[in-house]
Amino acid sequence: MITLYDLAGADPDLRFSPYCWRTKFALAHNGMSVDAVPWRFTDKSAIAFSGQERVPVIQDGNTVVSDSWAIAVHLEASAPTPTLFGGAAGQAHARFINAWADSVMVPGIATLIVRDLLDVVAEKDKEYFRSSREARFGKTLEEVQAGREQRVAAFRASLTPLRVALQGRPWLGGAAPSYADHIVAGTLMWPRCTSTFPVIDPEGPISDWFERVLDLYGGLGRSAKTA
Ligand SMILES: N[C@@H](CCC(=O)N[C@@H](CS)C(=O)NCC(=O)O)C(=O)O
Repeated sequence: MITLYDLAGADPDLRFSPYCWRTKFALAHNGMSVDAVPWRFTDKSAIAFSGQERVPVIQDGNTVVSDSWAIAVHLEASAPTPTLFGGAAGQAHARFINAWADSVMVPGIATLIVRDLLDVVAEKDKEYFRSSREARFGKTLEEVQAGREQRVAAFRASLTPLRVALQGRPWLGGAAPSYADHIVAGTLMWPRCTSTFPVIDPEGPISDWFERVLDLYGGLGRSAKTA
């Protein structure tokens, strides 16, 4: 049994971190049972044993791993079948997808939903969430999110590589889902769980693929609590 420290909202069942979702899909892919412990932004002391302040963190026996990419690499080494990456080249390509998701998808989605996030975070996290994010953006959460109806088209256009890659193909991993799928899908679970604002096109290759992902692993994504 692997223990996962998993970001939760005021509702302990609302689990919305894009990075924790990558890890949960990866663990489900390997059929691993997981104890997903709810964690809040200000619960820094609960994960102090990991030597850093962010989730996901896993405890796998005596091994502690933080950072979703490092966790995927750990899982691939400790439970190689079924493979998450499909070999060294697949791992290198997934590394690119990870960098793309972190540098294009996450910042793009943040500007569309960051004020909605404030409504779901735990009461004790609200002040920390607002002040840390406002310091990062240099403006209020309301100002960051303003105008999203007009800006969403540009975000959707930034997903063109994903749309083209999925055109006529079932998975980023090829014939079967791989960690590349988990990275992108985990990132999209974040707005799905926290906001009613539609960040992706309602139709087309990306939404068709995301619907397939939601059904994977016994409907893990589809059954997840939403705000
Ligand atoms: N590169 C890390 C990023 C992890 C991360 O930023 N996690 C967020 C939750 S989505 C966090 O723990 N933030 C703590 C904070 O903002 O204080 C990964 O891939 O796991």
